Amino acid sequence: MIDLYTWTTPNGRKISILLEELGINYKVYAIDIGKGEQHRTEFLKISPNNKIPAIFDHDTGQSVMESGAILLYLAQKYQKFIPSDTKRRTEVLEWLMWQVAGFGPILGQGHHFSHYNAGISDYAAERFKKEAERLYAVLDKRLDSRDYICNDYSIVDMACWPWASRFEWHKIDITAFPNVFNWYKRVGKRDAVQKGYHIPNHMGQIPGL
Ligand SMILES: N[C@@H](CCC(=O)N[C@@H](CS)C(=O)NCC(=O)O)C(=O)O
Repeated sequence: MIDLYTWTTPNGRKISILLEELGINYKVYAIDIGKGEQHRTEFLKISPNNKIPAIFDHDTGQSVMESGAILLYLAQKYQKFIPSDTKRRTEVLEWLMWQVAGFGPILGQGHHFSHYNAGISDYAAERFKKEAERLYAVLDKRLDSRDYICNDYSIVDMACWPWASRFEWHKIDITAFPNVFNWYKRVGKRDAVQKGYHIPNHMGQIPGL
């Protein structure tokens, strides 16, 4: 049994989507980051960086923080959504690192300067929008010849998709990146993605589907 500590954010949804895809039993603990629940002593024991998502695996007694590490931990544990072949596995690691180090943080800065604090700094909003557009162009090129980022549907798609679902917040016209838009709709139609999106709370219709 896996305990999932999460909130209705892209990083949280990566893990609920994977758990839904795996079809395993898991228990959800909602950590309301708007109310500061991520700073509670009990939560810090499994997530010392005071961020969601985090998991506790009752089978192994291990806790894991950081969405990329959690995706890898679960994919390796269940031998699903990650290739066993070294070359293809390295590609998955490559694009997972691209997401956790670039696509996520840059879009997150876009949310800060263009959504939550619009107008506070035109310079910062423009800087992160430009970089977001560059990253969408990179992803669009990658998806030019394939249905999923690393050919087969994998934890990389689960890592990127929840961030793309916030395209309105980072002011990206997703339709201007047709390969990304088609991939976004393809992934978004999956039952597990639709279920995982609404964990821990139902948040209304998924944008763009
Ligand atoms: N690098 C971390 C980032 C996690 C993250 O930024 N979580 C946000 C929500 S998406 C959070 O918990 N924020 C609360 C805070 O910063 O206090 C990961 O990929 O898991």
